Amino acid sequence: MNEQTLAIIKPDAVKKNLIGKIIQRIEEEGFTITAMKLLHLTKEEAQGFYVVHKERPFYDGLTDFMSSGRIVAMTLERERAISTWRKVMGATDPAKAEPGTIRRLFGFSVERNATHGSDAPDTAAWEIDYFFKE
Ligand code: DAT
Ligand code: MG
Repeated sequence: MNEQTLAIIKPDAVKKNLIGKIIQRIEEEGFTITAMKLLHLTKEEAQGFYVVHKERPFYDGLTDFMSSGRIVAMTLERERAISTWRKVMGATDPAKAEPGTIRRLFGFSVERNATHGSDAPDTAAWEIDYFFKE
């Protein structure tokens, strides 16, 4: 009963040359990468991806950051992929994330937190479509 989730290596982590380390961790955690793209979002594309947060005070800063450099978007597959990937990433705020999690290891701030992961089956399906629809 495998599941898919959408993962993103965000511009801060790409700029710090952490793509390899993060992908190594993904593979070690038993995920199969089933699709992958290196891309540079426009501001409008970042706004579309995070539209659920559009009323939030951090929306403008978040979408500026997400369009500030290259990202890696991936679909990850394994059993309980959604919750497992969120656990491997750690809490949104790197300072509050468990030791050993990706955000604790590599995140810089609540905004520049190295990676993204879908939070539920419906958002995972929507986010996978956002990047990988035909
Ligand atoms: P997550 O990425 O853990 O699912 P989220 O969906 O609540 O967190 O927020 C999406 C992104 O928005 C998050 O990765 C970083 C940014 N963000 C969230 N809360 C923030 C805040 N208080 N200040 C600045 N950026 C924030
Ligand atoms: Mg979220």
